[in-house]
Amino acid sequence: MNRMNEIPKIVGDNFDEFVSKYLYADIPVILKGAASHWNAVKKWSADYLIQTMGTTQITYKKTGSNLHPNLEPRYLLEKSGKEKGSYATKKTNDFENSQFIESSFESYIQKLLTDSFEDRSKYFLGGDVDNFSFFGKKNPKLLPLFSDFIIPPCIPENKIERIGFWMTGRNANSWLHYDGGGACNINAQVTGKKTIYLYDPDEAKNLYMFLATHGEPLNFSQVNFLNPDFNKFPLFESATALVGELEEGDMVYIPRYWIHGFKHTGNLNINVNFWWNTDNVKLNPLSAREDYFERCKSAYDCDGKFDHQSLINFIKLLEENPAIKNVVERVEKSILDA
Ligand SMILES: O=C(O)CCC(=O)C(=O)O
Ligand SMILES: [Fe+2]
Repeated sequence: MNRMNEIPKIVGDNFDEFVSKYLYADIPVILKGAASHWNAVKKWSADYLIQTMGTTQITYKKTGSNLHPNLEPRYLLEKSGKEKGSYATKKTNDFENSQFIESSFESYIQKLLTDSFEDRSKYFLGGDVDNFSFFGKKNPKLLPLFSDFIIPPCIPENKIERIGFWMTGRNANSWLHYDGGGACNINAQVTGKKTIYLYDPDEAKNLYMFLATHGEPLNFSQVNFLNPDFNKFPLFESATALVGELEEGDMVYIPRYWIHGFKHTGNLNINVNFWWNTDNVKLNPLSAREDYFERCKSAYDCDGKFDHQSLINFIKLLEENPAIKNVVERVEKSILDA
């Protein structure tokens, strides 16, 4: 089993202490109860959401297991040699064998609370589907909920990239990953409960990150951290996790490039999170890799900005130029193994 230590905690909405000791030092911390005065924490029960948002349409994902994304079947496909999945050329829902489903708030919440326990864990609303805001543009569908939470005062509003909305049932788990593009993240537990597992980016050498140069989802680990295959991933045993429980009203700070996964343990788990970016990125294997891709992309005239499409274009270019791919791939591997 890997080593586990506790995530440090501070009590209440003590953002001065947070900024001086944790934020710029890239140290994860749980701010216990920092969101407990939010109207969201006081009001967002299943009944309230059904009453106020019941007919609003949302999009959730259903996958073949309680893992989100569901990366394991991909290995099975590859092993059986039937079809080689490629992240760079396929849409997310292809490689994880999932489907997007349109639904009203009301019927999604009913499913989360009354479907079989196995089915409840297969649903996932979150991440990049129905956000509260995206680069300053508010999502009109979720506007009625927007005034129920407060942007943490330590985050400069003009630096916020996305405000995320997450809603899941019992026993859904997110797969180990770091947030794309290296954004800073504060994630608030509004209802329900989650356990968070965090790994320092310097642990990348023990986490078997997927390789972008193989057309794989570069910000995900290959290891199913809740049920690791130590024969396949022996170094994972030496990785140290920081672990913490998030209860209603708690916030967790996930410093950029920290690798994380969550176990969702409440019946109705709702989170609001804030992703923002600043310029002071620390050097670590993951920031180094992304910086290296940035430089490669501008060198090969692939639109220097780190976004998914320009990465896909860059990987395609590598596929067409095996000699260049070979060099880039060797550097990627050496950065991750260092
Ligand atoms: O709640 C989860 O399972 C995932 C949350 C997450 O990955 C994030 O806040 O970046
Ligand atoms: Fe994340």
